[in-house]
Amino acid sequence: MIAVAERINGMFSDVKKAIVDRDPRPVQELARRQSEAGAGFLDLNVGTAASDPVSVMKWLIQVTQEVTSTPPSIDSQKFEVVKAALEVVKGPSLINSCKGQAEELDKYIPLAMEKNASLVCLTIDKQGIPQDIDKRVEIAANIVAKAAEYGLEPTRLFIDPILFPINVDQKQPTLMLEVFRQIRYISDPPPHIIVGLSNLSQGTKQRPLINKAFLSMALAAGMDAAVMDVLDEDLMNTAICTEMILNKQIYSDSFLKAARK
Ligand code: THG
Repeated sequence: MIAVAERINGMFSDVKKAIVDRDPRPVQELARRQSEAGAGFLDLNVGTAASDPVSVMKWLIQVTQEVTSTPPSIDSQKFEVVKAALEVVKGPSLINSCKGQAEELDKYIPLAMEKNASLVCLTIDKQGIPQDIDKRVEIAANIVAKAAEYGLEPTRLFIDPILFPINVDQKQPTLMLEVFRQIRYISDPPPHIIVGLSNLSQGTKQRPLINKAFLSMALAAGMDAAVMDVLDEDLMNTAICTEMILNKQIYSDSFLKAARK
């Protein structure tokens, strides 16, 4: 699976402080550790406190690029932040994220194409965030069709059907598993399917356990990427072990070690 490392986010107090002080060290330490732990991308989110999100995002990209070649995931809802950030990105990247309505896709898909970036699209349209299976899959199909129109390959497209906290609506995770299954049939090859895994357990007392249980089920249903806590070694091992059970990694007595190479 593709693990997008969640920890460089201004929502965490240590990162927030580093941003305010413009102290690169805590951010670079997280970039190194998360890359080492197997991150495919480093999610970079300036949080809500930053008064100048454009300059903070550019700074996060620059300081992380100094210590790792793991590509950034530019996590911002603001088009001008994403656009400015891409100016300082040296290699590939992930744009996280774009809403699923046509006007948004018409801005973000050409930008992703031009900048050689991959793109996360949320199943949100003008009516908001759907809570049911059919509407989510319908928006996903519209996104895949738009991407095809522009020539953005499905392998560079990530659909995020939006995972809610378990304590908000306990029916959602089961619905999500069905959404994953159906999105896999939209195109061949299918787009990637991603969620913010830690969303699920927000406000609960069993966060790591809830995240692990769902990760395993979600991978079996076709989800193949997540914004997640890659520093949770058991969580990463759960992903590897699940893929081994799904016959996507060869079994050997040292399969955990082999998968990390
Ligand atoms: N989809 C996509 N991108 C996303 C999300 C998503 N990016 C942001 C978020 N959701 C995923 N990242 C996180 C990061 C942290 C937490 C949850 C999701 C988290 N933070 C602690 C909390 O809120 O309790 C903060 C703890 C602290 O302050 O120390 O859980 O859905 N595409």
